Amino acid sequence: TGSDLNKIIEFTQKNYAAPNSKMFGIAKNKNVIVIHLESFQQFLIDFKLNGQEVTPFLNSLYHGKETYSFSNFFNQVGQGKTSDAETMLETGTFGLSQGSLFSTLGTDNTFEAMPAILGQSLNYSSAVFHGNSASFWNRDKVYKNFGYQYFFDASYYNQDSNNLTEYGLKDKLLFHDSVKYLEKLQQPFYAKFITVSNHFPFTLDEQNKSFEAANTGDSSVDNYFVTAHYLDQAVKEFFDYLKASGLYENSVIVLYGDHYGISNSRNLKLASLLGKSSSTWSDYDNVQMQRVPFMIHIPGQENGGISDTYGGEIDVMPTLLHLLGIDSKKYLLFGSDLFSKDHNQTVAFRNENFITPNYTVVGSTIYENSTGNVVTHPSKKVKAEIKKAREHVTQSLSLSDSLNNKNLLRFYVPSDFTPVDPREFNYKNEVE
Ligand code: GP9
Ligand code: MN
Repeated sequence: TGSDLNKIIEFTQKNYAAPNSKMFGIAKNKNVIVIHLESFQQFLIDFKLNGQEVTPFLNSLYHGKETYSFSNFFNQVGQGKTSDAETMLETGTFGLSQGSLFSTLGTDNTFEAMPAILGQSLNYSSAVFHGNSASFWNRDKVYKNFGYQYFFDASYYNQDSNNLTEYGLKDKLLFHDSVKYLEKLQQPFYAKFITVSNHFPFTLDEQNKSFEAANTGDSSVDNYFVTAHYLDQAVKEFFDYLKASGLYENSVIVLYGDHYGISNSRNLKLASLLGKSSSTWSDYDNVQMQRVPFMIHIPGQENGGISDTYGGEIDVMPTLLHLLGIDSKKYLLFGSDLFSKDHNQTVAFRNENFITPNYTVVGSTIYENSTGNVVTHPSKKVKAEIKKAREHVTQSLSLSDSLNNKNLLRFYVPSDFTPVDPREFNYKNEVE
């Protein structure tokens, strides 16, 4: 294991991208509020159905000068879905090739995760707000190992059946009923809100519907727009609560989509709404659909805008650390700062397919991004470029797997970091 760890250290140090001095520390000491947009895909941004914007509020954030937005940001989850997104965003390592790391390794592994790092280095408090039961995806165990001080799970909210959809509390209620807890957290805080209403099969009660469904013949595709619209309204309301509570000005709000809502097989139903034909729809198109939003909203900033840098969920942690003024170098992270000129733009998917700014690679098939066509006879130069990218992908995934599967962070304690003791935390709702 000593040599495994050395390989990991060597790889992550080589992959490290030094901060962009214009961006380093621009969010220092601000509260961080991460909003997990369940199953939310990038194609929804600016999308109009029957002439109506589906997500007008998120669109306004996306285009606003106070937001650093990304147009080529990809989800990289595997079978662990939401929990894989959480693993990448908060530990800087990948989910596993099979199953969910949260469920299989989350109880016993050592992590050097965002809440612990921010708590120890800048005295941040930390909390998760999620209206589902604490044990879903083994979160109650994992969050303790991540160093989360508080976990407001379903038991903290009114769970009257009218308040629930399939995966827990309706998003508008989650945001509304969480503010009273959020306001009491010691500032600065690191807080994560995990929404659920925009989850397959995208059902919502009549009372909450305020957008007309599509008409593709597949009810989950059709209703995806209805629940996405509801989520958009919920986020807008949350911003209003933050402004009213006075927290808004001192906070950075990070929004991201965790993974697709519409599966590859259902993309064929979606195709016509995107102005494409289902008969020419290919694996290339399926990969393009894996884009999800990533936005960093910093009230008062005027230099935001839309970046076309390629990246994914694995890159969020080093990016955020640098914005908060913490150099990510001493942590073993598999992504890199999206704002750095040294950022590697090869995006690995969990099945070893990948995308770069020029090519989309599915198995051994190479597609050219500018045309979507298969490159049947790649030049020497293209072959070399693909080979290099593929090596980066296989190495990242396999070294991340060996780090987690062998629990190697036990043997790697960064300077000034104290290993987390999960027994320090108790998430029971005593009020109940
Ligand atoms: C449930 C929610 C859904 O608590 O986070 O997880 P998913 O099914 O998307 O992995
Ligand atoms: Mn999810």
